[in-house]
Amino acid sequence: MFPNEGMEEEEVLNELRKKTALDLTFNSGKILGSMCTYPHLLARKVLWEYLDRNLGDPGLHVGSQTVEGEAVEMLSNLLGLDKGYGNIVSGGTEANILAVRAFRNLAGVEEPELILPKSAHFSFLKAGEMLGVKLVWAKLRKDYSVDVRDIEDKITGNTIGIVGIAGTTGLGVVDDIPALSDLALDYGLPLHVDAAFGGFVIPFAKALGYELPEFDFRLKGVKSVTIDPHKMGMVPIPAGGIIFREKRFVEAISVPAPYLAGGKVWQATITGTRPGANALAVWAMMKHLGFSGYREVVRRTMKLSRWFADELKKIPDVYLIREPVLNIVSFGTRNLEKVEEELKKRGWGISAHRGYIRIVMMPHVRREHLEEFLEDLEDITSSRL
Ligand code: 0PR
Repeated sequence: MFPNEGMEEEEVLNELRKKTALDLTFNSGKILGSMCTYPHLLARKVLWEYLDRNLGDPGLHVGSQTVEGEAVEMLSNLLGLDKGYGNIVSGGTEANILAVRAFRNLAGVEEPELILPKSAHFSFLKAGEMLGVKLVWAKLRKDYSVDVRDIEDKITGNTIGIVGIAGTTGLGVVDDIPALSDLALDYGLPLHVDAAFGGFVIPFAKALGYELPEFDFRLKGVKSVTIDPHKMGMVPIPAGGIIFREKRFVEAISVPAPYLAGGKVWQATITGTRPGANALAVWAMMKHLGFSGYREVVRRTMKLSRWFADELKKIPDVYLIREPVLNIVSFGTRNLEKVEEELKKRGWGISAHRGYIRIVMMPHVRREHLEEFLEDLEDITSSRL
């Protein structure tokens, strides 16, 4: 009910505290299945200071717009491009929708089709439905990466583009993006890489010596990349990133907003009014941590993933779905649903996919949390369910 009279601030806050007491918090150590994390303190400070900035009206907040541009430039550089075009958006969903929208608008075919791996995130279901694009699903190989030959078989005159994934949602698998890039070039199709998760992992993991394929603009067929600062970038929600190789992709999705403070401006995002503070926080985190800072975060989370995977193998009845590629470890077990239910009863914030449980080694996850989890898992799987 809409309150007639207002409440005291302290009372309001207390009521909120009570209502959110059931929420799991990242610093409790119980959240093991999320791709988000406790935001870095600097990012929190930036949000507090710039909460009023609106990138939907950049004429008012000219400085913030410049900062967003610099954040896009830094992300482009990280992804192997001197100058990229795009925006800090609300997340991977918006970024993926924008890429599909650009491909569709540029293709100009009547019955547009997008070819994407079976492992693609459900955000593409939204994109397909909203944009009237038919989704053509490509098979996965035994190692859960997309079958490039199956993609080739599915190309038709209606194909508007191809999607590859660098860090799948369920298993953290990186598709053979170099082969997809070659294929895209051969057929004159644009390739979109969904690196919502992997974008803030793979460049650093490669620098640490992990063997991973190229996945970004260093490959000529790659025309757009989704990279989310609100996942491994440690920026508060909402902060996604969409980067295009060429300006024409952004132009293809821009609409005029003629009456704003900056005169006639063009908007290429889905949201109109949108948080400047989060874009500033993306900028601030990259400036603050730098490549070496993120590399150290990735070093720790990758090491922890390998240790955790080895520990899982020691538990009878528990098996890895595949060796971890990034900092995601997924496992199966007998009576999975019951095990999942029991783990949740014991307070674990896990995410159960089709046939396995996914643990994401985010920066807030510590070895002691995992040791506790392993004990619970062993206890549950050894009891007769
Ligand atoms: N692309 C990939 C590869 C993703 O994994 C995700 C989200 C997206 C796109 C969409 O990103 P947004 O959710 O930012 O729009 N992957 C996570 C998942 O589905 C999202 C998530 C995050 C779920 C935190 C739970 C959670 O606690 O698992």
